[in-house]
Amino acid sequence: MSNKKILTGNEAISRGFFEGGGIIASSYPGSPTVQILDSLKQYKEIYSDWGTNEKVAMEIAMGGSIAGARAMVSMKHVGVNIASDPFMTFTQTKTKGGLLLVVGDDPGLSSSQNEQDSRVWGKFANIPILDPGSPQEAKDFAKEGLRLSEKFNTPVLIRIMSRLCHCRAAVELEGREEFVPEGFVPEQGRYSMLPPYSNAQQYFMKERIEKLQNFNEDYECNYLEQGNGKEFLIVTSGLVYESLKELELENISILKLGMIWPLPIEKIKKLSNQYTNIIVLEELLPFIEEELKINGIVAKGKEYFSFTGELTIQDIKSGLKKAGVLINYLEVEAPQKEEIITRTPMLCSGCPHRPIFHILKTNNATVIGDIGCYSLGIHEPFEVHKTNISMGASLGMALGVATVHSKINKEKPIVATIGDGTFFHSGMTGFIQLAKTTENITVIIMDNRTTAMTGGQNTPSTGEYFKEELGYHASIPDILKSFSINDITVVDQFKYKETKEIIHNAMKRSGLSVVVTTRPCALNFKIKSLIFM
Ligand SMILES: Cc1ncc(C[n+]2csc(CCOP(=O)(O)OP(=O)(O)O)c2C)c(N)n1
Repeated sequence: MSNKKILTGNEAISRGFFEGGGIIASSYPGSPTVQILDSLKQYKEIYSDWGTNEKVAMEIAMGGSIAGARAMVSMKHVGVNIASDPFMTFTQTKTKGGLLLVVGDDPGLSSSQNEQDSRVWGKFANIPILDPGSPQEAKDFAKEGLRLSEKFNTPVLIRIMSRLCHCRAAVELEGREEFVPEGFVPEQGRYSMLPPYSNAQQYFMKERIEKLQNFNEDYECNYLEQGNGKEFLIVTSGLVYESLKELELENISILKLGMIWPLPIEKIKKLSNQYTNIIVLEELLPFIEEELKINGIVAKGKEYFSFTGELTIQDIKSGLKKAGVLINYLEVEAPQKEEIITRTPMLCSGCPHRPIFHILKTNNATVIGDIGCYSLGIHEPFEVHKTNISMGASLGMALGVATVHSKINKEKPIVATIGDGTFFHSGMTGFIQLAKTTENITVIIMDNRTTAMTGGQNTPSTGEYFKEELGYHASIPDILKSFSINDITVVDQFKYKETKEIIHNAMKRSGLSVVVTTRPCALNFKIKSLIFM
């Protein structure tokens, strides 16, 4: 009897990790992959927890793997930038327990600051990439990824698109493969990446990727769907394959790839000789297209399909019309732009970030922003923040701006904002740098006791709100004091007048001043006391 359940792509990844004998999983919250770790909580056999940031999450999974366990780390695309330092060296080692790196890409930037194509990491790190297109494949590829990881001693990258993360479909459930890790067994040189061991690993990686390529030539997760005609072969993978199938093109052959790095290049070469035109359908970079061209296969792709955003069924139809595949397709005119009213994201009502922005709007300060719900201080009605680059960047950037301003005698107070989640993710190193500054910089730490923007995960400062669960509370003022930062004022910003005065005065003082605002997130915590003064 079949045992099917409706799962999102994220839930399917978790399920695959569970069925595949996964034991330890770590992550850092960020759309579109938050739900992977959230849904792992139901499996008691698996240890799962949020890391302080993606680098720590990666290191936890690496530790699990060297102890022989099947491990997984998941994150949004920009998270890999943070995790890349340990990752790019760990990939040189001979992986022991299966290790999955699951990365959620966000074409169209629906909830991200940029639009990276994470497939590049697979090539960069010499590891295989699996590209699932449906929740069923997401589950199957998670299990398959663990197998490949152990078979080829390599971490495996599963690249998953935001629409797949959140869409739902029926997935066949299977039992769990129980797997008992043997623990860490010391082996001279295996994980010690310094010469001579690290030099030898360059050859290991080269051989590993060659073996993977040979394997991929006959791998059943790549398959050809033979159409009637010989004019066009579409090479595609992942979610866009599912959209392409909606068009029901009978005369066109489709090569659906499951493992997209290293490519089964000999197989594609042989196939390409049988068709007049090879068209690559892929979102974001011309990753597959370029690889085919490097290998002498005449292929076209980005001539017809956008390099940015999601490729909707409409986009695919338009592209295929340009390519001459769809001859009789009538383009439906896109609605006039004026008809759609732009509505930027807004802070919730009762959001404790609001009074801060109101206060800053009345000041003539240059405000260097950071990433969190408070990023919305960029938009109307506040238009206070003038930057939004990456988590923790406000601190170093404020120092850079302040240094230049004092060189050119430009007198305008510099204010940086940062949330508690971002403070612990990557703000502390910036603060140590600021500790010795003589520039006039005010940092407002908006300590709402949660990672609000990604759904309200705890931060180390959640403290009294979840005392029992967390068992500890990291005090931001105490941490800053231990960095020799002494100009710190703590205030509940719902005491509006007091907060306004505190921020004004802090901006007038020379050197670094820090204001920690303590009103918790209105959505995450039901706070009874309200003060508006
Ligand atoms: C490197 C990276 N990882 C994860 C994210 C996803 N993300 C966006 S904002 C944010 C943290 C927000 O927490 P906090 O600073 O406390 O601000 P709040 O949303 O609570 O106001 C995270 C993790 C990201 N943008 N970049």
